[in-house]
Amino acid sequence: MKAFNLLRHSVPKLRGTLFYRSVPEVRPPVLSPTSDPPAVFDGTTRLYMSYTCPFAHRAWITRNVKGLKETIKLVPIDLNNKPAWYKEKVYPDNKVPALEHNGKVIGESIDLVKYIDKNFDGPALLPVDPEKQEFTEELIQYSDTFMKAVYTAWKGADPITEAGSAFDHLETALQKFADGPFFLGESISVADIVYAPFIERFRGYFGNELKYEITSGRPNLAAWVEAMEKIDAYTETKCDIDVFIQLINAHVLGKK
Ligand SMILES: N[C@@H](CCC(=O)N[C@@H](CS)C(=O)NCC(=O)O)C(=O)O
Repeated sequence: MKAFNLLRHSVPKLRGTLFYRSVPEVRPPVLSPTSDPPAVFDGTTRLYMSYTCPFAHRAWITRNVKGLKETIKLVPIDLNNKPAWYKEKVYPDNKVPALEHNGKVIGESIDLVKYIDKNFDGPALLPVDPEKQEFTEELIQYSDTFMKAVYTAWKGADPITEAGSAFDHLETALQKFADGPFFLGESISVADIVYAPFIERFRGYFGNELKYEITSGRPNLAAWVEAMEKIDAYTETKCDIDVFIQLINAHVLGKK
């Protein structure tokens, strides 16, 4: 870790690239009612999450991209069999993600991504440029619409065509700052992290189930995916796409 930090300071131009290449970590086991509960509020900073939840995935990517694996402990919760202490002692909303930090608990993925960015070390993920700040907020707002458009399209007669405008929206957004593959240009930011869990899952579903590559005919989206795939801090958080496909087929589409 020390050598890593040294490098980071001595080669500022490459800071991002180096930071995003993180030391792999063994995923901790998922906690259910029979697991030993964590020593809640003992001063440890904990990210309560789930390996399958795209909202929790946002906070997890943020933690990794900022180089906080040793600072923020992952606590995966079994969403199908949640331990009672989670709702009782940690987060009354009983959802993931939630962050235990300095004696308090913060929820809601977007708030958490911003909170982690502002309150911990590591590369800044929120822009300082007002135009980029405004664009980030626009993208954050659109993320719900994007998500709903795709889920609705899956239920429709022609999901590929029906989801087209949602993917086209991202393709156009990615043209705004021409200096790089990410939403705000050359570096990954909050905007990319907000979308990454969903683009990953949607691309996996369309590719596997509908034999459709969402990046085809969308060169900016293709470049974005390619750039994200180079960030170890992100790729090591990727979900098990078969689990996601099964979930959508069973619970959203009512298929077996
Ligand atoms: N708006 C919340 C949504 C979080 C959310 O819905 N998380 C789901 C899992 S993906 C959850 O914990 N649901 C409660 C449950 O499964 O019992 C956020 O952005 O953090």
